Amino acid sequence: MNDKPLEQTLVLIKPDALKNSITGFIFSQLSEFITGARFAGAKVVNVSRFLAAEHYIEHVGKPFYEPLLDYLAGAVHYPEDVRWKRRVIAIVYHGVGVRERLRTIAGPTNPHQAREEKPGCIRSLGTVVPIKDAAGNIIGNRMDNLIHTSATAEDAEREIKLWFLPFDIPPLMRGYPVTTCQSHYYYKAGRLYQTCEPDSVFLLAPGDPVWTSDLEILQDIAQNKPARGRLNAVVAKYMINRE
Ligand code: 3AN
Repeated sequence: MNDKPLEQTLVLIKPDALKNSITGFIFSQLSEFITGARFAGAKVVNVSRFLAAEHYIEHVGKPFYEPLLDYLAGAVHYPEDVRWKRRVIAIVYHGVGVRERLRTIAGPTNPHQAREEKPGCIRSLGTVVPIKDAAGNIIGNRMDNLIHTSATAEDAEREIKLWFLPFDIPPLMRGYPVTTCQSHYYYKAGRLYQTCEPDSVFLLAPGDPVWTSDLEILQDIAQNKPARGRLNAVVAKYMINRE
């Protein structure tokens, strides 16, 4: 008997992995045969800074934060003339003990450390790039480490709900409570609306499935109550791959 719980985790295959064509290697390493992890959801995402900023919110203010956003958004590996190549593959994996198993295969955050401590792990194929200030002094490192995997159960829930709509995951594979929306919601310039405003982004209509915790946040905001979470974390996934 395996005493580890059935769980889900978010994997991001980052732009450096796509550019260097090691997606096949990564998928093999994470395959159900090796890890027991099953696909619950997958999408190709042109990552906006809005989404990247929300994904890495815990690192706001650190010297590597802005370079990290550029990296995840693809601006580091794909210049302006090939913007269309700026993509991340986002996957929800589902299985017994998958979070820990996939993090072990990914390896340590820092590719140098990964090469020393776990040669052969995915991140051992990454690179570390110095970050310089305007005067040319090194103020930190950008870690181009090819893959993200959720660290904790709480991170996995936050991240899966950040990148995926309930609609993106087959109903029987949804890991978190879903409810049915009863109102209209729109977003524009940091504010939530319940009517369609010029240039607003449509989020939800009555009848749409929505993560229950997302709807609670929207309801709190609409009723001017202290919200149980961040509006941007709800909105980001509704803006994925929109012009
Ligand atoms: P992991 O991705 O291994 O879970 P986190 O969640 O602590 O690591 O950090 C998210 C990302 O932020 C990392 N993948 C890495 O690119 C970057 N990062 C974290 N810590 C540092 C650091 N001290 N210097 C540079 N980049 C970092």
